[in-house]
Amino acid sequence: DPSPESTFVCPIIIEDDRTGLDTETIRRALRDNLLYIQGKLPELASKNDLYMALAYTIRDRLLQRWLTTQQTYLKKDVRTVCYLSAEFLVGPHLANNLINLGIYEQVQKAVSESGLKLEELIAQEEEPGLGNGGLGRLAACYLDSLSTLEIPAIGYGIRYEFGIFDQEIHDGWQVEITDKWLQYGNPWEIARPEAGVEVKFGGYTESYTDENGNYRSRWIPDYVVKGIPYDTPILGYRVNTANTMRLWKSEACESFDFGRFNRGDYYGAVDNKVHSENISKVLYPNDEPIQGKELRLEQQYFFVSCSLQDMIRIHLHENPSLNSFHQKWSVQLNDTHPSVGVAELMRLLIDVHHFDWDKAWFITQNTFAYTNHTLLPEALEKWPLSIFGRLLPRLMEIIYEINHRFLDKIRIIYPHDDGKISRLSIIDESGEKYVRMAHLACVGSQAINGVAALHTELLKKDVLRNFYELFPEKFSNKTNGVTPRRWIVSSNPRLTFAITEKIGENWIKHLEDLRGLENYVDDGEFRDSWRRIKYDIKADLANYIDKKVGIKVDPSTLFDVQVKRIHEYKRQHLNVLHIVTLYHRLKNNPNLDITPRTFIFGGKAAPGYFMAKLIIKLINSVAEVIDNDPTIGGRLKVVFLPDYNVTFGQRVYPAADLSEQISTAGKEASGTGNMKFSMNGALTIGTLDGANIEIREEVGAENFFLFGLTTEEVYAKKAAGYNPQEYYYHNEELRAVLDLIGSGFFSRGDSSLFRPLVDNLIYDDPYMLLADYQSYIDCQEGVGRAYKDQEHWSRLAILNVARMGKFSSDRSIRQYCEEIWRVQPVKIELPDYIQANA
Ligand code: BZD
Repeated sequence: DPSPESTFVCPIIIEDDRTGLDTETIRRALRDNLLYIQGKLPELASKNDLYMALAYTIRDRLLQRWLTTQQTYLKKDVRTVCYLSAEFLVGPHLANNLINLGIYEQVQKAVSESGLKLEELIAQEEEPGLGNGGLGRLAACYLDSLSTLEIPAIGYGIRYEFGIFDQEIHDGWQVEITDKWLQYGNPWEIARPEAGVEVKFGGYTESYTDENGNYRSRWIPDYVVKGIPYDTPILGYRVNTANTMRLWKSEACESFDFGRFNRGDYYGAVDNKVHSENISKVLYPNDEPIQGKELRLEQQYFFVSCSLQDMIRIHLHENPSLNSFHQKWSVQLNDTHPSVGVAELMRLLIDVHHFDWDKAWFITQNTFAYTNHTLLPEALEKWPLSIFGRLLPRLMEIIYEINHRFLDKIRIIYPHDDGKISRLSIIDESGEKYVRMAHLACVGSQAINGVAALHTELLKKDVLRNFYELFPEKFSNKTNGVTPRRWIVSSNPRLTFAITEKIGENWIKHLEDLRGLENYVDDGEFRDSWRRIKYDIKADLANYIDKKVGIKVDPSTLFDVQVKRIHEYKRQHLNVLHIVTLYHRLKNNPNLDITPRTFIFGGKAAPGYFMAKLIIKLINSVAEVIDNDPTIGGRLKVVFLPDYNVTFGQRVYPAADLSEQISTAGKEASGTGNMKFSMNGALTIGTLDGANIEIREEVGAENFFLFGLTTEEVYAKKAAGYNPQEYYYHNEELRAVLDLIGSGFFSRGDSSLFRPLVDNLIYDDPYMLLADYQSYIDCQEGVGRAYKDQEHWSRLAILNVARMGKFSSDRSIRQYCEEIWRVQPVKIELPDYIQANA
């Protein structure tokens, strides 16, 4: 068969020699890559040279799997999931690829001849920080599960040149440093300039009549930008499936204007290049929408248009027309950031492929599905009409038309209800006019989901109530999950070994199998080894903390950890109130018997978020005083670890005893850190918020430290006119704590520094810290007591791990596949000459 595919694989039949998986072949490949790619002799190679050589060695071993996967998809004309996300927070690739390929030990041996340890080379990798937090990390877990479950999928996003900033702490304050993740090259990606596409911006539209007498619209843009795809293989665990994460880089179509250059305008000659390249230059470091920043809208439209054009190109390669587009593609919108895709697919179908409106709308509606990630009403994305219309004039027209037809239908259902119309409208006309992106996503999608049971219920009751009334059948819940390959196997090898020794290794792909551990809770030896493992991991973290920030912490103390973006609703400052309470008690009663604790914080604040940055300063100020107070004698230690990211997460989750999940009920959509902690044997102190509720259901109420108001109570209290001063004046200890912070005690006598924070709590307290304070303090006392009984604590920890099966992203992805995407696994068979996985 002389098809292009079969001629394509011919030249690399020397497979075993080039990419075999045995130690000797890997050793040879490593030396080869060091010389021929890095241009270094082994004697002169730096650690980074060796890392790069190893990364290329592993990438080579992914390539046949990757190409075979893509070929199989084409040949079988499969249905494909496209996960559209402005963020993919994938974390370092090397260790996970080794684990998924099943060649960790071989590579360990092969590397040993360099005199270095594999772990040192793994630590060398600069992580791609292409996301802010949970939303971006969820997208990465989902790619892992899609490949592991052998589902045809593409992750589409933006190849930011600069990801989330690196965080340094200077004098207790956050300082943002540009993230230069690409400066030494990225061995995991392959650029595909031949698959570049063009994207229009600005200008105007005009109507014309085509040769068949049809009215049509034409978009005459102001400028056109080129999108170049950069592909990274995402290999599944012990399967041959390697899906693609395709990230778009923006470039100028014509990078140099000779006309302007010849007229002496030397800077002007590269204007276009500079502007075009700016689009994928930097990730916006806000974990809330950035209202009204034109460049952000350019980013969104850029990657969405590139991605849809790419799908259409692939589709037309295998199919005669786009009539079947929705049968072959299921496109998931990761929040509203890519929701302009609804209008863009309409534009492509109507303007470029000459579909009529109704047919185009049918295809569009059956293609998209939308995941919501937030309940904060102020966080719903909206674009001022002025910006939207100027940047995307043709899409503006299409959105008006979608809205017009949508509202006509609504008028039939609710004939005399203008309020309803204006609440449902895609255009917000209550003041300055806006496009409401969530409304566009709801109208243009076949399915809408929240990310935890409570969150979905609140969407239906509250944020998206009007849409739920209209199309209840579109709504469903898909509780988040995380991948056990990264968040247990890769990050916690010691626990992995201990579990596998008892129950085999099936749990890695079937996390429900962890239930088997329940048989060992009463096994004293197992609990002993469980504790030894935890201690060793904590000792490692203690060393790391000493190295990074020069604070000595004792691994036998309770490690109480809160790592996540800094946000008032996440209430890191409630945690601080507890710390200061304990400190205050110890000062007044130096012999008080408390459970010694090490409080560990990590997280970045949006650069423009004053209160979040002040919370970081508060944590560091409290840490400085307490850590250096000799009367405390190490019973309390507070550490803020700078630059929290995926790599550091992998270090800290396994070392935690206590997981802080203390958001105001009804504010955290789901949380995913809560799952990672629990999977690694930490117990949770938490509110009835997001996925905490489901975690508690699974592990059992008796194995979870619950405190705080419920969502209903929060609403009721707010409705009754919540007054934080009542708590301030009636709770002596709380008042003492707030006064201590306000007095300047932690700020070298500067009583103005934390005033805004303290005043905000006393006079406004939008996240109800004061209402939850006592309940939190009492609950923490219970935690302290429980920790004193180490045998008991180990039982609870083992039960937590044993009952976390539900929170594998494999479970989430199976539900998406069955209930939203309707896609099937596709087995990938490697050609005989490629050595099978070990
Ligand atoms: O999404 C988070 C929610 O806050 C978590 O509760 C939830 O678990 C995860 C995953 O569903 N949301 C975000 O992380 N949001 C962002 O990062 C973000 C980024 C840009 C703009 C708006 C929000």
